[in-house]
Amino acid sequence: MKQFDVVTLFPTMFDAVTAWGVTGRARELRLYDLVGWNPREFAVNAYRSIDDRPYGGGPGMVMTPDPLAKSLRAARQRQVSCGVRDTRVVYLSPQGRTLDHSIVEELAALEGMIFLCGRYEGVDQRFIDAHVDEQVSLGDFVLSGGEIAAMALLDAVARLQPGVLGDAASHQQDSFNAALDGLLDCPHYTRPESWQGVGVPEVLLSGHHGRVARWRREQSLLLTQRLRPDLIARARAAGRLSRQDEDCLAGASSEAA
Ligand code: 4HQ
Repeated sequence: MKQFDVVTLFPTMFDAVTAWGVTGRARELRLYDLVGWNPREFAVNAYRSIDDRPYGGGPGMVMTPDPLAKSLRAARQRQVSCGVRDTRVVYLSPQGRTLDHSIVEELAALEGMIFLCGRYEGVDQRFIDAHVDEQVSLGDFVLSGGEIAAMALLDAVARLQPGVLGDAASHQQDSFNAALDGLLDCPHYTRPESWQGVGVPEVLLSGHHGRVARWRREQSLLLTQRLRPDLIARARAAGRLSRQDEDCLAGASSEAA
């Protein structure tokens, strides 16, 4: 079972992942576990303070290293007690590598992960230098804390664990599934067959599985070419595009010309 520990001033925020949807069900089924560690609980002074003013002056506060170190020690101990040998301490920060599927896959392969979520102006640099293995960013924008970024990463890693997606996981084995190739997904339709006067693409009603699969692949390719040509280039470089895929793309660009 995958073990997640999170060092955060707001452990209950993670209920958003552990209590709902497929990730909630997966936790119930014990496909992973998640435990939060609040530095406040490890703060020793009368005020239980976990932050202080920045040396050198300036606005805001910085998280002090000691309550974080004690939280992290508790998290590491729990991982060891669960038999986890390879774990990684991930600090969510705009300085980190921008989150993408390759990072998710890399972290999904580990037995455990420890997330460090900063608030205020961030964490004392000495703590980061001593304990953080990896910094990951959700993107080039500023959040109020690392928690939402940690939850995004957590959700993406949890759903890769065997059994989490149930039926949908077998879907991913389908060689026509675009997600597998790093392309955008095809459009999806469900009932009613006509909604506000708009129908469903005819091929999806045909019951012809081969033609449906081909249509979906073509939709993925054409959508990706139009919206994310960088992903097409990457798929091509990785040898993930077939001769038939290339014919589809070539046909589309000659029509556009
Ligand atoms: N922050 N991706 C500053 C982020 C962020 C991001 C988290 C704000 C850390 C101290 N985290 N705190 N972008 O903006 O992950």
